[in-house]
Amino acid sequence: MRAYVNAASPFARKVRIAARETGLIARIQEIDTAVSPVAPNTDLAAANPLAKIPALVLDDGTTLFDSRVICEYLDSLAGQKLFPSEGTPRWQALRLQALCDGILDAAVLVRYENAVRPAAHRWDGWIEAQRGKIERGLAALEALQPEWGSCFCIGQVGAACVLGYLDFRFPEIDWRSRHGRLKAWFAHVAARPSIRQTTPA
Ligand SMILES: N[C@@H](CCC(=O)N[C@@H](CS)C(=O)NCC(=O)O)C(=O)O
Repeated sequence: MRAYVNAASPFARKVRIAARETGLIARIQEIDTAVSPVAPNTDLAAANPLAKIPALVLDDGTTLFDSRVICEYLDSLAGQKLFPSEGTPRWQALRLQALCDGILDAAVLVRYENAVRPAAHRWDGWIEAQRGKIERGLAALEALQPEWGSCFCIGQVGAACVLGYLDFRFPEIDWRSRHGRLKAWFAHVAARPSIRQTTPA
């Protein structure tokens, strides 16, 4: 299988962590892929019409996207390590994944606003609203963290990607100063090989 990813993308990181946690990384070639919302990567667009990473090309040529679909696909190959199969644990895991994806959507949009949109077209009120989603999302993660125990399922993969992305692109948010439980949790999971091998530099 071939995975279009890059080291900076938090959504691609979900897939890169899932590939390692499921033990499938040896079967996946990671292709470092530059993306821009205003200049679609043509190779990538041939595989994924949305021209977004992550995208996973299977051995039969089928392409899977987005991160949610790819992570669950990999998990299905590996025998359900990351996605609980049914009942309350499944809905809680999917809900946590959705919360983390939503925080990442807001953070990536702020990143694009700052790094891609011409300064003359920037809208501070819109950026502030996205930052509000990030802050409320972090508060929700902090409140949920005591329920996680030692579980490292898809929701926790997402949480690690959120916290790692904020460290990487928004160190000024300084989430550790307000969210002690997340701080301790993230320090603990940082020892996992899947996290260490995918930390954006
Ligand atoms: N919902 C998607 C989001 C993927 C996404 O936004 N990827 C970004 C990189 S972090 C991207 O490819 N951006 C290029 C673009 O917006 O055209 C997922 O979960 O995979």
